[in-house]
This record gives sequence, structure tokens and C-alpha cells, in this order.
Amino acid sequence: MVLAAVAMPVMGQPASSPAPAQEPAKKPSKGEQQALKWFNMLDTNRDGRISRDEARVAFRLSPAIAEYFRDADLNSDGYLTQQEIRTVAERRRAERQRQRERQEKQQASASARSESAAPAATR
Ligand SMILES: [Ca+2]
Ligand SMILES: [Ca+2]
Repeated sequence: MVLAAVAMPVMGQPASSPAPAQEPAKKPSKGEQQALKWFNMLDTNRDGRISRDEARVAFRLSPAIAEYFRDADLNSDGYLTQQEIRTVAERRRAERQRQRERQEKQQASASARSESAAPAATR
């Protein structure tokens, strides 16, 4: 009896927090946060996706956004969903990561080369 009470998850409480705060487990990247911010701003009819019409305002503000819209509309249906934005953000992050790793590798091999060519400090 006691065990059952303990095992019961605390769910009988009245919903005190209807809007879940940000999950600390999976923090979105800065770019993703920014993208979602303008997503919410542009989704004027709140249907969870941005139509070209809704994005037109942003297109006027920045041609980069028009480009982003084209890139991020992965299924080319003329709508941008949060899922698409996340996917694109994830993809860009992975790309940056790969670039960084490539650079680091280049630097490492370059310094390794110079070390073998000129051992330590030449004095
Ligand atoms: Ca919309
Ligand atoms: Ca789409």
C-alpha cells in the first residue's frame, strides 16, 4: 500500500505550469533560437507554419531571409514549419562542426610538419 503510494508519480496535482519552461536537457542553438523567434513573429495566423505571404514582410527586411526561406523549405510546399527550421539549423550546425574539425586537423598537421622540420626552438 505504502509502496504503491510512493511509486505513484506526482500527477494528481492541479496543473500549475501550463506552459512548459525551456527544457534544459536539449538546449537549442543560438541560430535555432533566433529562427524560432522570427518564426513566431511571422506566423501571424498561428497555424504553426509560415506561408510565403506571412514571410513577405521579412523578405522585404532582408534578402537573406528570403534565401533562408528557400533553403529551409525542405519539401518545397511553400510553407516553413518549425520542424524544417530545426532540421536546417541542425544541418548547419553539423556543417560548421565539420568545418571546424577540418580546420583543426589542418592546423594540427601543419604544426606537426613544422615541428619535424624545425625541432623545438632554434637557438
Ligand atoms: Ca501561418
Ligand atoms: Ca515546407
